[in-house]
Amino acid sequence: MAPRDPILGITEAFVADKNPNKINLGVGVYYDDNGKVPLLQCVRKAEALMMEKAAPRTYLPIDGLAIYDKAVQELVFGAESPVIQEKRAITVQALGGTGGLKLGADFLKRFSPDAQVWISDPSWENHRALFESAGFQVNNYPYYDPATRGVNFAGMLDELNAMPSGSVVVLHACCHNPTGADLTSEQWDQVIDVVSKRGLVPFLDMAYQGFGDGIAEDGDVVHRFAATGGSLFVSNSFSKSFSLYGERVGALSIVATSAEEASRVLSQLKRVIRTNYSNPPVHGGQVVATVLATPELRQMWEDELAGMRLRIREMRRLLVDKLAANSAAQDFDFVVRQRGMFSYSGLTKPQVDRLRNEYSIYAIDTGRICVAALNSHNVDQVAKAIASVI
Ligand code: PLP
Ligand code: TYF
Repeated sequence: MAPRDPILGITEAFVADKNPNKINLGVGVYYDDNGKVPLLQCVRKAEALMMEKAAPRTYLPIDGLAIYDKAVQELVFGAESPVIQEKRAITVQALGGTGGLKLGADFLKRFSPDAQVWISDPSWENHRALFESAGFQVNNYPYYDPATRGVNFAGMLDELNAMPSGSVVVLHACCHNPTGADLTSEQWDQVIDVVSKRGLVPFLDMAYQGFGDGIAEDGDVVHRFAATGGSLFVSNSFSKSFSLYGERVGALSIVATSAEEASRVLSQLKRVIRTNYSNPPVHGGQVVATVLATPELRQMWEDELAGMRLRIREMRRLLVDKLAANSAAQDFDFVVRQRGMFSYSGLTKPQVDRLRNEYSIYAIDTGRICVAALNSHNVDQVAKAIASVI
């Protein structure tokens, strides 16, 4: 038997739990205040337009729907980006953010077979597995510092300075999963500088654009990497930002050092796609492309995404306040400083076990909780339970 996915396995255990008051703070999914996964209005409207057109479902091009790739590229790099104007950027539709990472990993293994890959310590569980399955040796660079509940930035920089040139560095563009601890703007400057000077290959994973400080604000780090003139890989996902988890919509973008190199990169990437799944599915890409390219729907999306972002912030504040009100034996103020869907709560494995066994509250063994699963109806129950297990 293969081991279970440590995160998706928690959902299996949650589903099997018969307690009607169970709460799943495990998997990274955004729920609304009624505990439901939303279907965004902008998505409904786009789907209504698509139904009216009743277009046939032919095969898409290997690299996906052209209007999708263009809209995503402009979203990721900025519509006025020099890398777009100079035709140095290519973007292909991918099966979610995971699919974007896997395409990038397979591509890199083919052209940089001896490179090593570095991921943050800790990182999203699937990063290591994905790059290992593509054939890479995967190492960790220091990232989280439990003492400060922030980033061990000196340790991270030291490691970046020690990696062999040509190493692939996977970086979370925003809303670090699992810790919620992001780099400051000044720290990003230093990382970009070292990566660029030392000839490392940056691979940005942006699965939560819009959940940190805003669409433009969260995307800024991509723009800054793109401005260095070096190569760059970016996988992005719309699973969370469009609440389209099951449609598998994402992309991989690669910035090359010239337009001519970019066209060769695209041709090779198409070969990777062809030999994996031939071409991507239509529906999700069409929905996202319709929303991004229709001004009224796009505004609606930006407003709905802002609503999700602000609700998560409110839940962070509410959880901290309720923990204090329940005389929790510890200060949780750090939770409001973290970004995105997750909080590294500092709960230990035995505490997580007690939450699960005694209260039917499911967190990840590492203490990660999904703040986006809290709501005004369950936050009291969660705060009381946490206060009691610590
Ligand atoms: N990268 C990170 C950091 C994630 O948290 C996730 C989770 O969803 C992904 C990639 C994968 O996204 P998708 O579900 O679109 O494949
Ligand atoms: O970290 C999370 O919870 C999300 C969802 O193999 C996820 O990124 C978790 C595990 C996995 C795929 C997606």
